[in-house]
Amino acid sequence: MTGDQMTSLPPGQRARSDFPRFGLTPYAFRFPKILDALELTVSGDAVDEAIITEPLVGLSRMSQVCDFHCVTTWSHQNVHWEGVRFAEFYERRIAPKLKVGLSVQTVVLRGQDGYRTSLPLADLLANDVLIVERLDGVPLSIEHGAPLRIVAPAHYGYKSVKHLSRIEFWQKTPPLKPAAFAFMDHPRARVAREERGRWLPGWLLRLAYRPLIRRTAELFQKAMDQRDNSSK
Ligand SMILES: Nc1nc2c(c(=O)[nH]1)N[C@H]1C(S)=C(S)[C@@H](COP(=O)(O)O)O[C@H]1N2
Ligand SMILES: [Mo]
Repeated sequence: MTGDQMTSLPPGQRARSDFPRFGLTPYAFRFPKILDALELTVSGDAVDEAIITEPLVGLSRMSQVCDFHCVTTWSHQNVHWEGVRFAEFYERRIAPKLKVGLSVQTVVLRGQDGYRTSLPLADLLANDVLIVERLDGVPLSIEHGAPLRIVAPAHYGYKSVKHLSRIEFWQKTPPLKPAAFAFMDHPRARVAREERGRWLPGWLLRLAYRPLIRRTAELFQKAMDQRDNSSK
């Protein structure tokens, strides 16, 4: 067995050697507008709305190598990310702002492209969840989420929001219109439990999603090429 084959993948996943720009097809042609300024807006019922400029400054830089698992069944192994732990960002930048007596249950993550999803706060506080600004030793490219993205390796890729612009902290159930059909956005989407979507079993979604990979990756590449050409 080669080293690659020995690295086992979670149920239903297959290794892919390249790391494609990927997502829900409506987002292929949407790009972040702000690439230079690092800032995040925070809101939700548990904090007053505020803009945090330079949100990672003063926090401990982490370097992490982990596998990236897309719900459509491709996995790209050994991705090298650099950023700060979401947990430290929360403790240092958010906890002091929390409204007295409120406990955050759910966090909504939004990207500059309009993409959004949510995770329980408890999942985001795991040690391996980062707010990332560098990939493979260089600043994030547009393909992979510039200028800031979430990386939550234990969850399917659709929880790792790119072009992160707003984080909402909610005590009550957040008003959130899913970016895709509701069945596609599992509230936790843990890879190890194959929580690919709500209601439908993981094995069924594997079969439904797998045939879409090639065309989706091509569409995301084509959109990126068009953007590059039009900005020349
Ligand atoms: N802002 C934003 N974040 C997103 C998406 C998106 O379309 N827009 N797609 C998600 C999905 S389904 C996947 S698999 C990963 C893909 O990340 P990559 O393009 O760096 O491979 O981003 C996730 N985060
Ligand atoms: Mo995905």
